[in-house]
Amino acid sequence: MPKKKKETSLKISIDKFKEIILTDYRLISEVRESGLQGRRDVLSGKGSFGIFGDGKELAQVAMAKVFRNGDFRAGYYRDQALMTAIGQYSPKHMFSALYGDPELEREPSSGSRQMMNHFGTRFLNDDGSWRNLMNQKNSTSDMACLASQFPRLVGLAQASQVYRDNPELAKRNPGFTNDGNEIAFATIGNSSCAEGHFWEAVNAIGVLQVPAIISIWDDGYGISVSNEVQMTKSDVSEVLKGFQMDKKGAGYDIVKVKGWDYPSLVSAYEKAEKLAREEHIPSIIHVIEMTQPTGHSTSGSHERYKSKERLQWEQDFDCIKKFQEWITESKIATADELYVIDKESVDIVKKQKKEAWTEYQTPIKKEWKELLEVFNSISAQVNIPEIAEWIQDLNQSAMFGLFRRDFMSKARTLLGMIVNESIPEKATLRNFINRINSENHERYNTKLYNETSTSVHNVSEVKPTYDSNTEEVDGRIIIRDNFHHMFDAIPEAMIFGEDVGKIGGVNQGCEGLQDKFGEIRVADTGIREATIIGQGIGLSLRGLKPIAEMQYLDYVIYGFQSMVDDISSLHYRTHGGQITPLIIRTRGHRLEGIWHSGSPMGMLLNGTRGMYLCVPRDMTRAAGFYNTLMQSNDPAMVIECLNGYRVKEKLPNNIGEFRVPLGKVETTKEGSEITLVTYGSTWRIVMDAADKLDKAGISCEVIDIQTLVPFDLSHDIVESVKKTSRLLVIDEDVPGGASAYILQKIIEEQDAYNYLDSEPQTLSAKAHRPPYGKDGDYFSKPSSDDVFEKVYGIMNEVDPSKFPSLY
Ligand SMILES: Cc1ncc(C[n+]2csc(CCOP(=O)(O)OP(=O)(O)O)c2C)c(N)n1
Repeated sequence: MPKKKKETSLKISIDKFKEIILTDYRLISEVRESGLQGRRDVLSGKGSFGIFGDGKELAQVAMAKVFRNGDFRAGYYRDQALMTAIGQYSPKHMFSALYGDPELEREPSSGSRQMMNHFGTRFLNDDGSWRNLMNQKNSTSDMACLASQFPRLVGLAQASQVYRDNPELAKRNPGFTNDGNEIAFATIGNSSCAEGHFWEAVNAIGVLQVPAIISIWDDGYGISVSNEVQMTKSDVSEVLKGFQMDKKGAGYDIVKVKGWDYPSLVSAYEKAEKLAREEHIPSIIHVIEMTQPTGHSTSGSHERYKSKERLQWEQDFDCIKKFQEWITESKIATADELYVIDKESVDIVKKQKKEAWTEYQTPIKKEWKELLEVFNSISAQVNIPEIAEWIQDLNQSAMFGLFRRDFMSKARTLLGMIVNESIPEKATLRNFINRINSENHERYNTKLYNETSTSVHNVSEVKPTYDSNTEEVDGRIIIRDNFHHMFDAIPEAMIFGEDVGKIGGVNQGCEGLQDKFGEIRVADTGIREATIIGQGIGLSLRGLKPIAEMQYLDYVIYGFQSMVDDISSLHYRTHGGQITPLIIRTRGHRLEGIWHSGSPMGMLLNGTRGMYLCVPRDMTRAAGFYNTLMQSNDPAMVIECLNGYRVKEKLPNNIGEFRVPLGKVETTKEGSEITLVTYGSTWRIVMDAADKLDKAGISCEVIDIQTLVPFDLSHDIVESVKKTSRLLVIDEDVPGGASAYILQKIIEEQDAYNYLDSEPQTLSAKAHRPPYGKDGDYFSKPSSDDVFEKVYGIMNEVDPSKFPSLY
């Protein structure tokens, strides 16, 4: 009897084994087929662009076997098989994305705001609250910018360490961790490994020893450029060898494995999983000998740059072909069985493709039908021969595929043509246009910022309060004491950056913080701005409240790519599915020297729409912004004034609790003849000049903008301009930098043009970098004298007899 039992269980396990293999085969077969059919759809014009995962499927199926609920992916556009194998994608999803279907239920990664095969799962509920990320397999949102997923990988992996190190914190955040057992998986193409982001992140993860598994999909090329041009020794894992853990120290386990070798791939991922999940040791899996059966993308053919021999090799070593050979040679299934699966895959993909197309086109065609009736009705009353032509064209397009653009453009043209007709259809047409515009505003123009209850706009203001005998302290004391209170109150708060830990920051704003809250919550980092920001992104996606510190504003540019491409676009590009509640702390504006005085606010403003930009004039306001932002889900940057740490300020008695609202300006001096609008370090200069101008008989109103984004939400500045009818904007960016933005806001959005009696003007720094030294500063950045003369000049134009020319 016992013998029989053993046979039965063995038989079941063989059946089960076969089932697993054939399930993998079916999945790969469907993914490959969807790529082939998708490619044809692009060539026939149904989609604009196609980029597929063909040639990379087998490794991804192996990887999916160790990707568990609660794990995170930071990957790129090749991961179709992985996303399908972890249950987050299907051929139908792929076609919906390829066609650009904007409905989230059919294209949940982004509602087609992104190109097809740029993946992302939903982390947020519709009300902005976080889902339980431990109950799902998580993919952070892809970007087309190669290697840009690597900075955030650092934080995604580090969060597991933070939670494992602090079980109390883990208990507080069950939706973000399962005792720190989660792995952060990254994928990248071989050529993208030539990017700096890759090396910076690999180094940071190696130093931190956090659970990441990095997979490099190596097909030998980056579009047309081969590994010889991309990488030293043409081989990334050769170059990576110094990162291998050994007697000299901790590092990575680095494995090289062939992309068509199923058993080796499976065991490579099993080993990497064990190391990462149990010991938090990171791995790099370099998957070589991958292929590109249909070339890089639909944008061109690889026959142009690959030799005949290479193309033949790619056919021979195609991972599906090799998988078939392994299955049949191991007698797991016959060639006929596989053939049946392949045939079924073709039908399944065809069916899903058809469904995706029909579901995409049905609502659009319905709208066209509605408009057609309006067109016919107008045509019957007004002689416009073009209408018949348009109807014919649009009806013809509708047989293949219709874009809303096609009929909306005609509808709007027609409205212009009948504007003088008195027919009821004019209103019908106008209503139709307004409705479609508003529906598409929802589809395409919303969610750049968080519009839910977790937005910073729902955090109530708490004013700083003072004892009657309040002492004056250096500004840095306010920042420091505020952080101490914040870290006591918010266990998720973390701060890290260069020199932040041991010495408490270059300006001592974090003094004593590490001693009190430990080396994980208050940490020194390597000099690696891109991954300091990335670390913040990853941590914030996992329920923590990080403050990523950039030592000086001038060095933010190293991390700017992640700010622009990742943080700022994340909520928009996921259609509200993800957000990064990260605060970037830095200090800038005026000090001395080309790289210690920058105030590149226009650059920041124009690159980071989607983030908030706080420009406090002193440390009380800066602390108040941190306190506000900590209560919200929104990403923001706070720029402290470099020259403000030793300036005396009154110490509030509600430190850690007062909150400064975003988007609210402050009038710091009332006046009647001109409105001076400024922010940050120039505020003191402007206030000083305003006092001198008072004495010269010119009454100035001074407004501190406080936050450039959002900008004066209640339009208080125009109220001041209504009173003074004159406007000067002062900052220390380049001419036409942030001051141009500020003018656009006041003149155009707030309609101040109607209330001006003098030309609105700006006073900024010179266009060159700020030079070193007191005189370099004086002759390059706006001084109190410059402000005085500029205002005086405006008043000279108004009343030359009262204010005769100075020069
Ligand atoms: C930063 C950046 N530079 C250039 C491109 C244009 N581009 C798109 S894919 C690609 C090649 C990438 O090759 P590889 O990293 O090997 O990945 P593969 O596509 O081969 O999987 C290039 C140059 C880009 N998207 N991003």
